[in-house]
Amino acid sequence: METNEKIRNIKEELDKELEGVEKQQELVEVKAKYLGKKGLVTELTANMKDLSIEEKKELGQLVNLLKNEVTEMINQKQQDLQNKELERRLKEEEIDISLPSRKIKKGSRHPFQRIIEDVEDFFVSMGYDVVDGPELETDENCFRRLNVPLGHPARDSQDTFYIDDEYLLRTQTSSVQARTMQANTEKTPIRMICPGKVYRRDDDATHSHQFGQVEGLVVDKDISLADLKGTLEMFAKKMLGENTKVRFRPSFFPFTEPSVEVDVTCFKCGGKGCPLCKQTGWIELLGAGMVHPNVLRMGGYDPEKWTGFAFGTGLDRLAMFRYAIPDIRYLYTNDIRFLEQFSRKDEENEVK
Ligand code: 2NM
Repeated sequence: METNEKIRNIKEELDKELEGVEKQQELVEVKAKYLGKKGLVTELTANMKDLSIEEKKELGQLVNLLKNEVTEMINQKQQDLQNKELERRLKEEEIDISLPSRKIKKGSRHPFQRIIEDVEDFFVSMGYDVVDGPELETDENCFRRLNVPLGHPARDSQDTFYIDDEYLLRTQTSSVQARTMQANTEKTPIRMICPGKVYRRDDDATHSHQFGQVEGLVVDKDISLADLKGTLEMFAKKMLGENTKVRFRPSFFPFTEPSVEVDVTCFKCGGKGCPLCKQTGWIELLGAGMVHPNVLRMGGYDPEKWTGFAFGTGLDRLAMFRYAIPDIRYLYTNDIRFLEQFSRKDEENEVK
C-alpha cells in the first residue's frame, strides 16, 4: 500500500475510534495504539533503514506531520472530554437560588423567662434595681439576718439542703436582700428585686427541689403599709390585667411585721368560684409585709429612722396565673408541644 493511503487510513480509523471514546482511560489506550513505541504511526517507519536518503527524508516529514495531526486530534478529544465532564458537574451541582429557603426553626422564651422579664420591666420602671446573689448561701444570710430563729421549722434539715453547719442551698432569695442591706454602707434608700432559683427538700407530685422565686425590698424613710398595698396592687394589675381585684389578708412571716398574704381574683372563673379557687373566687399570689425591725437592725438600718416593705412569690405561681396554665408540671417537663405555644405570635394571647 502506498504511504499516503496508509496515512489516510490511519487518520480515518483514528477519527472513527475517537468518536466512540467516552472515558479518559479509553483515550489513553487509543493514544498508545497510535503514538506508542509499537503504535500504528511509529510502525510506518519500520522499514526506514531500507530506504534511500531522499525517501527517508520524505517519509520522515510525512510521519512527523501525521504525528502532529494525530496528537492534535487526541488533544482535541481530551479537551472535549474535559468540557463534557465540567458540564456534567455544573449541571449536577447546580443550585437553584430562586428556591425558597428552608425555614429556620425558632425557639421561644420559656414562660419563666417571660415572667422574669415582665416583673423586671414593671419594677425597673418604678425605679427598682435588679440584684443577683449566690445560690450557695450561709446560714447567716439565709436565716439569721432574716430573723428566722434557731429551731424555726424553715431551718429544719428536712426542708433545707445543708452542705455543712455553715453553708446551705438558699431556700428563698431574701438572702440577697440581707446582703443588699449589709453591702449598702452609706445606708441609702433601697429599692430592689431579686429573681432567682431556690432549693427545698420537699419533692412530691406538685413540688420540685428547685424552683424560681422573685422577692422585693424597699427601705426608706416613712414607708408604710399603704406603699406596700399600692405597689403590689399595681403589680398584680400589670401582670394579670387591669380587671384583677386584690385583697390583703393578715399572715405571719418571721422577717416581716405585720405580714400579709395577697390574693387576686381567680384567673379561671374571674371571681365567681370554681374548683381551681376552691369556690372562693380568690387565689393567693404573694406574701408580703413590713420589714421586721430586727431585719432592718441586722442590715445596719436603724428601725427608729427607717421602715420598709418586702414581698415574695414563686415564678411558677406567676406564670400559671398569667398564662392560665392549669398544671404546674407543664412548666418543668419541657414538652415541646407546651413550649411551642409561647412563640412570639402568641404573645397577644397572654391573659391581660
Ligand atoms: C416573702 C413574704 C414576705 C421578704 C422579706 C424580705 C426581707 F428583705 F425583709 F428580709 N425579703 N423577702 C418576704 C416577705 C418574702 O415571700 C413569700
